[in-house]
Amino acid sequence: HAADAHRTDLMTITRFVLNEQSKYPESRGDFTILMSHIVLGCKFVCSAVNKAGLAKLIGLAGETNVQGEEQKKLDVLSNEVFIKALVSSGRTCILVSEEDEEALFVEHSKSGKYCVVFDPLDGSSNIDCGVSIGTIFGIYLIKDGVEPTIGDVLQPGKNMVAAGYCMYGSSCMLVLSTGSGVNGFTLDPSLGEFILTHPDIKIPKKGKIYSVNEGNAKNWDEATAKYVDRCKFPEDGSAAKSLRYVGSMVADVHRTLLYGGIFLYPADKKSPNGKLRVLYEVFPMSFLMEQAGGQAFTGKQRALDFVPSKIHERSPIFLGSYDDVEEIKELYASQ
Ligand code: P6P
Repeated sequence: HAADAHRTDLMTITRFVLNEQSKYPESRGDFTILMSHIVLGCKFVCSAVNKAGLAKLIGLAGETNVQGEEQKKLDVLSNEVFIKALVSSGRTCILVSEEDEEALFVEHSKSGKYCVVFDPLDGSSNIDCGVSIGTIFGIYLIKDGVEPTIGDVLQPGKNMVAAGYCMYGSSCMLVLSTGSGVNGFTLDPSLGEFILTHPDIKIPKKGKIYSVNEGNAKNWDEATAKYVDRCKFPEDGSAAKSLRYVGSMVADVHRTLLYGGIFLYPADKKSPNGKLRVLYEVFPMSFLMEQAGGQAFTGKQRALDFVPSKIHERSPIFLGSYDDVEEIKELYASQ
């Protein structure tokens, strides 16, 4: 009967966000409306990503399709979808996208009090080989409510009011935190709804998996090199960790969140600030990890305390199980 109860007591992401809103009686539902537009964007991208293979198969991707229209690249299409959805929500004032060099200031007639930073299709280089990819987003409140300025999106990650990602893989899963824990929702295509399937996600305190691009090993600093060495040749005789690296951040972080372990994109001699972007990769994933009982570290400080100075700034990142990240923090402290 449990399954039936699940089927009849459908907790959808819409109901879930409305329940969250009811905790703030003075709320006018702006966040709920914003989230409903983000969810709409995710549903559209999920559908487009699932068709991408077919589009390529029948020669649509990257060429003119049967209607003679230029087939947009998926990341360009996804960016346009999210920009249109966010602007039409009437609840945003600044949008920062991985795809756009400059921040977008929403026109007054449609502007609201939220700033959204997002990567519309992270890992899109993996599309053609069918590897999971995803949308990553973070949401700030405008700082002081008057004319929005770029400073409103250069806030530390701890100021985010919400963060999440949508993974387009074997199933479409939206993982969200609004500051009181982490919840996972799976898209039921027959209903067109995201159903709560992973309530109150907590990351295991310690994990057995490390996730890093070992191909960069020659460029790592001493602390990272020593940590990875310990993963492979534990000094206390315990079992070595397994290496799992998809090369798509959403897939690697989702596995880390559910199974435990550590995900690393360290600085290296080639890229002293690492590769991942602070606003729409490092901050949202760090926010989720802390909300799930894990932690996130830049090699110098708590990731969410970092204050970005440019909207596409990069940072090294070590995130995942609390005890695993603690270990690398100790190594950096003694470096
Ligand atoms: P590397 C994908 O291009 C991405 O931005 C992230 O999704 C992923 O974690 C990282 O880059 C992979 O980078 O250098 O290991 O290929």
